Amino acid sequence: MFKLKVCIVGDIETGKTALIRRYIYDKFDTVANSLGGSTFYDKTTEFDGNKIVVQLWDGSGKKGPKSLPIMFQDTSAVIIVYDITQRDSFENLEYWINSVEKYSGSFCGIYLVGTKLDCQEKREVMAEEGEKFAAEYGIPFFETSSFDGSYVKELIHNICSHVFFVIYNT
Ligand SMILES: Nc1nc2c(ncn2[C@@H]2O[C@H](COP(=O)(O)OP(=O)(O)OP(=O)(O)O)[C@@H](O)[C@H]2O)c(=O)[nH]1
Ligand SMILES: [Mg+2]
Repeated sequence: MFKLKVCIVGDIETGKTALIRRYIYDKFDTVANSLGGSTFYDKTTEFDGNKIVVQLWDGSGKKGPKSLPIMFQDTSAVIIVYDITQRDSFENLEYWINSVEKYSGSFCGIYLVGTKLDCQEKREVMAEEGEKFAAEYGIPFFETSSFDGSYVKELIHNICSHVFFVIYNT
């Protein structure tokens, strides 16, 4: 069966684990952080009539870049997240982009995601800023909410289509 490996990285508390658990279990829950070691979650799904395993790797915001080369092995895509209610996490995007470019293979799509879309009243980063940043790097951009599930499936679906497109056309 085809396996689609996707790594999620970004600053601490930006909602990486919540995003993964929303996609995998379709619910919003916060679990205690894993004690070191990369955690991954599998979900079997169907895409374009093909059964595939979507494997989401949960990067810890605390970990230094040391763990990234291992985590990025054979990954099809990396999602870099920031929290729309935490300006700092947006300011740190460059660091994450550089790490991904340094440690991931060339055949690896990068996606930018602003999390916590449901927290409009606490928003510190406008959607246009995210769009502009993503456009500069030529990468797709989404805003999602793991709380109500907005755009989470769309994000993963978009990654699936992109990866399949690349596979069919190379
Ligand atoms: N309202 C709202 N809260 C969210 C959302 N996503 C995450 N949170 C909250 O933000 C906090 C951090 O979420 P996590 O998923 O643990 O963040 P993380 O990026 O995995 O954090 P680290 O593993 O410590 O780097 C928790 O209190 C979550 O409940 C969201 O979409 N909406
Ligand atoms: Mg986490």
